[in-house]
Amino acid sequence: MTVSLITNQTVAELAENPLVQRVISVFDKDGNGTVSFIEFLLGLAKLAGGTSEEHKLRFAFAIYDVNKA
Ligand SMILES: [Ca+2]
Repeated sequence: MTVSLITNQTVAELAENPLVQRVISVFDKDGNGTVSFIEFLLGLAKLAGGTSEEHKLRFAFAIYDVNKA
């Protein structure tokens, strides 16, 4: 098992990655601008092994569906 460290460089790279805000937006179900622990778990559940391909595709689509139209 390999455990990688989160470095300042890693955090900076994440902060600059535009997909991070999109993932947060999709996870933030109540739209309050933050991801609660429950929202985080529900978001991860969409990517779990037992999730259908359709639901995984809907999640991936939501990441890029900026205007939700
Ligand atoms: Ca929220």
